[in-house]
Amino acid sequence: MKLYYMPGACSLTDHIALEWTGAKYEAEAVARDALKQPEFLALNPMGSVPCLVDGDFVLTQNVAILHYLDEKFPQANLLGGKDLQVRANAMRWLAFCNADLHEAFVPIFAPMRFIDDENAHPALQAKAREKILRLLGIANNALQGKTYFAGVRTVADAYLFVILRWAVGVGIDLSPFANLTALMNTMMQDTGVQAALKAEGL
Ligand SMILES: N[C@@H](CCC(=O)N[C@@H](CS)C(=O)NCC(=O)O)C(=O)O
Repeated sequence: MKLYYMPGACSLTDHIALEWTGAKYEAEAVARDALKQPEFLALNPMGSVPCLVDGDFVLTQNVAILHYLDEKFPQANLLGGKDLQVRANAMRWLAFCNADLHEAFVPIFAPMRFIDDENAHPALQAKAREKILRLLGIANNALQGKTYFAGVRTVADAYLFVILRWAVGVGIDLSPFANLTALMNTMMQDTGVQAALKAEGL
């Protein structure tokens, strides 16, 4: 198996998941401009990471890749194991991270995808920050009294960790969110997380 990634991008979640499986895999960093070149577009027409190649099988989209790894390596409990409601909660928070929280950062990282006029970017980014803070509050409340979203460690926690790194990177103060800070600390002590960070040069 081979994972294509950009250091620190959402693909770090898949990188951590691969570490948690204990399986043999390769990881290849893709430069941002190479994402839109024909060679990579042949793998992922969206021109984005992550992309997982397993033999002849090519898979993109975080949720699909994480689900595939969970099914392929059931002993790793990437989605919380067999309990229906634990799995449902892991999926719920994975969806929250991928579809809501991750997407809320796009106006901050790439405001030109929304509006060409650079003068409008600060207002757009301020609005995005408001939304991010609201979503971080929701995640923080969900973690009240718990170490992990689903009660056990899952890829939803890894995804949140990756996004919390972005939040810190864009100057969002996490100190009002005690449970998010605790999750970050827990993840930083995880050997799989440490290995993925090191492999990505972070
Ligand atoms: N919905 C996609 C989103 C992937 C995505 O946004 N990847 C970002 C990195 S976090 C990327 O490759 N961006 C480069 C670009 O779009 O040019 C997924 O879940 O895999």
